[in-house]
Amino acid sequence: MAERKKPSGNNHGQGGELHQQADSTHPTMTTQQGAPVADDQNSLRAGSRGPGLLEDQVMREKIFHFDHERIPERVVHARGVGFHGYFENYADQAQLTSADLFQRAGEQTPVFARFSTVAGNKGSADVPRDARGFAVKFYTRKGNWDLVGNNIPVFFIQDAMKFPDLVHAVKEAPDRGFPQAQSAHDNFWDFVSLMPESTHMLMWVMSDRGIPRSPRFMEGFGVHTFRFVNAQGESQFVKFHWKPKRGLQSVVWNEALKINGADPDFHRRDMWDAIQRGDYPEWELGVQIFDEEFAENFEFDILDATKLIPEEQVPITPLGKMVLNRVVDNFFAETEQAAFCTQNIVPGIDHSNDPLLQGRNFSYLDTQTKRLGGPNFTHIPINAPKCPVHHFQQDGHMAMTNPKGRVNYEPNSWEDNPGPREDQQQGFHSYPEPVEGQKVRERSPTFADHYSQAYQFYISQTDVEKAHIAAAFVFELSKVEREDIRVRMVAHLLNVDTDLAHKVADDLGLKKLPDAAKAAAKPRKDLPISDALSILKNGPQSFGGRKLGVFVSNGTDADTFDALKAAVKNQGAVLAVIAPTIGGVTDSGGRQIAANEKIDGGPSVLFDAVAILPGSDDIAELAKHPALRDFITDAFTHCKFIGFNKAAEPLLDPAGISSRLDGGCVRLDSAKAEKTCTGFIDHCAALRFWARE
Ligand code: HDE
Repeated sequence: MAERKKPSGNNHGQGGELHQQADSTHPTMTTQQGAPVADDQNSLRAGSRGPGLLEDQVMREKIFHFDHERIPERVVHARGVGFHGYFENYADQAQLTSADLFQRAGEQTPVFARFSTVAGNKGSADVPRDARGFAVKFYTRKGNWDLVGNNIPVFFIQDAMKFPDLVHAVKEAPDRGFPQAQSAHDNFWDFVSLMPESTHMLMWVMSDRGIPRSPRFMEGFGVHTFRFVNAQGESQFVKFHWKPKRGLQSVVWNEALKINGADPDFHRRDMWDAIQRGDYPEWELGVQIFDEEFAENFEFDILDATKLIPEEQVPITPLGKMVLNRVVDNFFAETEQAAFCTQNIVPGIDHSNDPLLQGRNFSYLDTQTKRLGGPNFTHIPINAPKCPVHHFQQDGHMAMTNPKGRVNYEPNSWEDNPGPREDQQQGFHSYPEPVEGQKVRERSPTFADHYSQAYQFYISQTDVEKAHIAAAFVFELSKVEREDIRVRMVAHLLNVDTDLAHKVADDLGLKKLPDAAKAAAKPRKDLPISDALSILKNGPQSFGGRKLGVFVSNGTDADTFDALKAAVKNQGAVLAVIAPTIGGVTDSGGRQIAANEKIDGGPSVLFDAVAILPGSDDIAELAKHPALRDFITDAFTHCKFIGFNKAAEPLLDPAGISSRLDGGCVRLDSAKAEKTCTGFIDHCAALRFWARE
């Protein structure tokens, strides 16, 4: 029998394996049952080369628990990231709503916000073309309110009944298990081209809204019409809007394709880094408020989630701001287990009859029960309200908070610990909307106009954005194998805008234009431009919060580098250093500059603008570097601002841009470093030099 050795300190076993021992700074490892563990490297076996022993409770427990680590990912919105923060209410809104969080100016309510893509699996990349989830859980003093929205104010379908089909169609095909996290395939376009009500949403998803730069730079929308109800029982309709403080921003499609390879975690990393450096993402929450009379006179049905109300028609009333200022301690415990439910509303807020919302109110509770394993997911800290909770619901899997005492029902006549009672005054009252009707499976004819707002969205875009929309349709439909599906989609676009339809048809190489799709309601061409629908008309005023990628090499001019660094800091932006090796470089002053990325791992698609500041020493070698060439070529192709100094000139020719320099390519002069660098960063506030496109 082998002799048992008693290790002390860090040492190695007979097979050379490392055994790190507990000491005053490292607690003793235990099993889940708290029993101390002596050896975490070797399972129990009969002889050091013999078979394993079933009795090994330490190894069995460890492997058993590992086997059960995964919970089902979300059916949709599986890929996401969440952060903590607060909502700060601006003013007393008692006239509008009795919702507790809107009663006192300056009061903060804790929140947890999760941003997600829709179609991709949990491990998919962050920047596919897709809608983004924008879900916020408000832990109010009168219960949790979940505002489970998207970054697009309309949706693909009008009735929840169609949701499983939509999701099946967009996700990977059941036979082959691909494509992953993309809509550019036959099933998706087959479905939506048979679903005219999807047309408006398609315009949004094909626009650059479908490829945001980061959740920090996107709007959020509650999508449905909701109700606010005040203490007197008076109600108004509302639509919720989130506006990002740093302004709207998206990437371009060719860039998105490359980002997904270079950094599949682009969005979650951006959010994490911003919060960790104290640049807290912030949005203003506002509502469009309107009454029954407006609803009756509005061109479209306010219960139809494929329609929006232009902000110019009903302006947004700001209610407060959300600031995200804390990353999670544990991704699984918080982000993965966060259970958003549209049914989570509080007194003062109520649902509307939107058939999509009504269906969602069933779906979310149902799906959380499956995903989190039982009805007690509200006991998990991320889901638990932060206000007192009293009820007689009991037991079930994993019950964590259990009442004491004998009474678990009401009415009861016990005097000792009798438990909670209902509260007419504070309790939730549904708005007593009069309802009458026959039981029917019927879509209201007021939902029939599927094209007019798609047209309004299109005409509200800048020329650059219009071109991106056309290119996106062409890209996606070019991945569709069946020509009849492509043609069917163009037939819908003919009802939206003839220029757009012609452009898409031409670039798809269609020999003949189809007839326009038969429209259930005549498409209107009289809706006005709404500037609020464009990203570029709502961009930021500064480069703040953005990232400049600076290429340096040995001999980089120290004055220019320092001036650039100062200019970036002044704007509240971030500077990342990219160098030939991760070991960094020595600048012209003999100082070491640390690198954030080696050039191969830091392509320009990861930055909002770039500067090329090489030293002159190795310039001939650098000019041959493929990754550096792509760095410059891509930055140019993606219309980025490029700052460069004299030493960089030999790099421009191999990158194919020396004869095409334009207003977006800014010379940084070492003799006037401060002035030229500040000027360059001021230029960068426009984010892209679109004239190049
Ligand atoms: Fe969702 N949706 N959805 N959805 N949705 C889910 O709930 C559903 C819809 C949205 O960060 C699921 O927890 C139905 C519109 C977000 O955890 C599920 C219908 C909007 C998230 C579900 C819709 C959304 C979800 C999957 C049609 C924008 C992620 C896992 C009626 C207003 C929340 C889960 C998070 C997640 C059902 C349509 C937003 C299956 C039936 C419209 C942001 O319950």
